[in-house]
Amino acid sequence: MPKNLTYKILEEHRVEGRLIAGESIGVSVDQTLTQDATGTVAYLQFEAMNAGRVQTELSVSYVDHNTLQSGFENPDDHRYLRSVAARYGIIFSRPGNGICHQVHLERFARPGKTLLGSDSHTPTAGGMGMLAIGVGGQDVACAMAGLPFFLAVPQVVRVELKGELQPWVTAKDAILELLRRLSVKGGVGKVFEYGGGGVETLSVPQRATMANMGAELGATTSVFPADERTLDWLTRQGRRDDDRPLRADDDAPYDEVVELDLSKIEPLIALPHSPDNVRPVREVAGRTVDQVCIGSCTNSSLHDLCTVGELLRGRAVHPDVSLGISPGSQQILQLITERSALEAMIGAGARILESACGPCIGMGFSPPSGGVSLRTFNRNFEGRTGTADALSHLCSPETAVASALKGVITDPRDLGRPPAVDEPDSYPVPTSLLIHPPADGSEVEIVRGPNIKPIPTRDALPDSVRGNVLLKVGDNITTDHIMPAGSKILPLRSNIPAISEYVFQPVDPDFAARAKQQGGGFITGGENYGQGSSREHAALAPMYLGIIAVIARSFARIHRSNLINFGILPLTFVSGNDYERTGLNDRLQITGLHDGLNSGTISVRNLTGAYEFQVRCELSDREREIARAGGRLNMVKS
Ligand code: MIC
Ligand code: SF4
Repeated sequence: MPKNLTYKILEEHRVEGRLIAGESIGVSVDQTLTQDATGTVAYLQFEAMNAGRVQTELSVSYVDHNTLQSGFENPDDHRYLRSVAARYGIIFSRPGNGICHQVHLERFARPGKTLLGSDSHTPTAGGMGMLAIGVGGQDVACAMAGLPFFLAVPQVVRVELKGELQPWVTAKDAILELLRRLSVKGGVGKVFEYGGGGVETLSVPQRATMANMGAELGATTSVFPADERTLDWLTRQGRRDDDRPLRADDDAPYDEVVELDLSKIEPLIALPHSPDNVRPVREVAGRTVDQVCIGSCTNSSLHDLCTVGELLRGRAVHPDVSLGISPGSQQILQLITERSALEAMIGAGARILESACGPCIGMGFSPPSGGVSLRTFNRNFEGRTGTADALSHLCSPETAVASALKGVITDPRDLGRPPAVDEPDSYPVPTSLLIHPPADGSEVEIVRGPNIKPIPTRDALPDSVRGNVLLKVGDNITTDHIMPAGSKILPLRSNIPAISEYVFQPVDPDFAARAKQQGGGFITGGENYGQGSSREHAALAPMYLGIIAVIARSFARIHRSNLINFGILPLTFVSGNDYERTGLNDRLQITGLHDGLNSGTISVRNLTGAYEFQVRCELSDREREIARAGGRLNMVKS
């Protein structure tokens, strides 16, 4: 029976369950990654499990998000993470070493392996034939303790790539084209597996760009075959032995096939405020630009940054534009320095930022009020830049530089011939910021700063609950709406009582106070509730505020798991009409919750409107156990 690539990797790692779409299976996890903003909570949970040294083949703890040290909080977190890594056998990537996904691709990703990361863009490593999945920190903690990862067997979509990208058109434009067609919820419950003749025309970093932004489709992950180009790239990275050729069998079955002719794509741009609000650049060319940001885990390859350097060489950034460049890793920074691309950037007036997430997560470099920002990043949700009314756009590095030079949105094809960028025979491997753990870390003392507070938990699920609808929201609510990031709030990631004050702040600044005053309640939402990041704080902080359940039309995958893991029920309306008629402040009551969980259908009494409606609670057996225990930490501990 021929198999697709996704099923091959899942089958090799299957420890429980059957490989049938929709059924729950447990797979073994070879590698894990965490980043600092989700990592502290992940490691606090790992510590609470008393599991000893990590059981994975490789686990890496990166510091890349919270690098703006404007007080003791972030450096304390870094110190905590460093001590935990040494104690439990985890590689520690120090601040400045680069963005987790870029560094992981360069140094550790391996075809055919499984990777679990507490960051939604973990699928970047799918560019190298790895099954890499973004999850909440709790799932990563369990994987480090040697427990399998459970997921619903996804549907597999074959993306049949044809042709070759035209000059000035990039992998970023290709994934924006998929977003344009399929939308930010088009990939929920699916893996995007790339194949066809167009694959060999793409380099590993180009494949990584596409796999990275598969997260914006809502996909479980994306995966490319490991072929000659993978071997070539690994060889240049000094990792030839990490290669393993891997591809789908001929005639392998797929749930769906999408064709993408690379030669027909043109430069594209996502307009505010969603990655699927995509238009051809030429349609919006001429609009004034205030700020341009280049970098992030989406577009930090050598090719990306050297192209930027060459386009800036001998030219000047438009006087009305502020251009910021954050190289994704030490390796890239070293190479652009050696090739004097960095000099060209500085000469043109670019501001060089640290190798970190930086502006992508609102850690500095926010645009001015109402400012138009062009970013080579992957998310342009409202307010994510740190400026509430900024107009954030997503595009390729080529479009970004062209626009920075002209001061208006510009199709890069107006710049003449694209520069040629050659690959080095061997990439430099800077190791000064990568710390390997000692063989025995049992004596290492774990250092905790005053901002690091214990993780709150809640009691086991009661049989009846009652509370008001504290907030009613629409479709595609992002985790940036629920638990905003940015330089002021991110330093509170290790302190749940403090960060919960900001829950839903961009949507309703009074939400947290209201939730506290009423001792908790319900949230109602539309489709794709919780899209975006893996941040557990978007479940953990609402749990702390007493949220019992979120009743929505549908949920994004990672957020749905995070809600269950922290004892909040993800319920779905059976009838759309009930979403419409259930209003803010309505008082809801559920009795017989335990029976309802077993049957999958729960009756909710709207005491204000004096009517009853049905909601679905479709949980696997394992999830049901977690829900009953009031969260996964309670269950693991017991
Ligand atoms: C993001 O891009 O939104 C983040 C910040 O990397 C998040 C993780 C977090 O919130 O810490 C993600 O993508 O999961
Ligand atoms: Fe960092 Fe942005 Fe990538 Fe998230 S999307 S990991 S914030 S660079």
